[in-house]
Amino acid sequence: MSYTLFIGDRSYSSWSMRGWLMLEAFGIPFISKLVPMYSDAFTQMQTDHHPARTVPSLRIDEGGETAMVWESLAIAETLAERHPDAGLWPEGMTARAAARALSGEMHASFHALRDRPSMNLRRRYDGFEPTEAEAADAERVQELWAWSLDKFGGPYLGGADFTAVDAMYAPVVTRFVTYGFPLDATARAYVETIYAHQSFRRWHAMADADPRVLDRYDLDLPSAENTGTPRVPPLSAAVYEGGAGEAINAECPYSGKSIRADSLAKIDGKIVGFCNTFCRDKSVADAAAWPDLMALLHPQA
Ligand SMILES: N[C@@H](CCC(=O)N[C@@H](CS)C(=O)NCC(=O)O)C(=O)O
Repeated sequence: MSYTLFIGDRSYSSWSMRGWLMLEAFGIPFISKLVPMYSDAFTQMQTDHHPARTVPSLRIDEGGETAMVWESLAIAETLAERHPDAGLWPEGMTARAAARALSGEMHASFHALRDRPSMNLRRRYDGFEPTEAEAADAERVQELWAWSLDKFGGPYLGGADFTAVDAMYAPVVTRFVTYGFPLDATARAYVETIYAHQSFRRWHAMADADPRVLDRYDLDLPSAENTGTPRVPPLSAAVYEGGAGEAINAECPYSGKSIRADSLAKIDGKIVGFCNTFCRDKSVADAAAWPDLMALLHPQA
C-alpha cells in the first residue's frame, strides 16, 4: 500500500498545506509530488487524474487498485477511517464533533479571507487594510478558536494534540501573520503554537527552499520591517562553498545518498552535506525542524 500526495507550491497553496499536514503530522508514510501551479504539469495532472483537478489530491495504491481522493476534508476522513489510531480527530465525542464542525466551516466559508489575503509564506506586509468582509471573517475565525481553546483546554483546537482541525486552520494562521490582522491574546497564543509545531515548521522550511515566486499572489504593499515573527528562531545556518570532504557526513541525512559538493551548509558550526540543494536549503531554513539532521549534528542527544 502506498500514498502519493500531489501538492502545489508550498508558499502559496493553502489547501496543499492542509492535506500534507494531515499525513505528515500523524506519522503516516507517504511521498509528496510537487506539481507547480499554473504549469503544463498541473494541467497534465488534471488530465491524468480526472475528475480530480485540485491539489491536494491523494492517490492510494493498494492491492492492485488505485483510488484518488481530492478535497481536503475527504482526505481527512479517508485517512481517519483507514488509520483509526493515528489521531486525525480528537478524542471524545464533543471534541470530535466540534473539530468536524470547525473544519467544515473552514472548508465552506470565509470566502473573503480566502480571496485577496491569500496564503503567501514569502511575504509580511505593512499597511494592509482589511475590507469589512475580510475583518468579519477574521473575527469569526478568532471566535471559533477562542471557543474551542476554552472548551477543550488547548493548546490545539481539539485539546492537547494537533489534529485535522488544526491542519484546516494552519493556512489561516499564516494569513493573519502575512497581512498583520489584529489578534487578541488567545489568537496570538494559538498562532505561536502552530508556528512552533514541528510539521508546520518543516512545511515552512520547504516553502523557503523553493525559489519559485508567483507574482500573482503579491499585493502592492510594503514589507513589514522590524516586526517580530512568530517563527521559532532558527539555528545559525548558511550555504557553504567548499569541498565535500570537509563535511561531517558522507551520506545525506534524509535520503542516505552520497552528498554533493554543491549541497553543503554550515549549520550550528558544523559543515554538513546533502544530496541536493533542496535538502540543503530546507535545512538551512530551519535546521531544528529536521530530526534526522539533528541526530547527525548531535548524535548523543
Ligand atoms: N476544496 C478544495 C480546494 C482545493 C483547491 O482549490 N486547491 C487549489 C490550490 S490551493 C487548486 O488546486 N487550484 C487549481 C484549480 O482549481 O484548477 C480542497 O478542500 O482541497
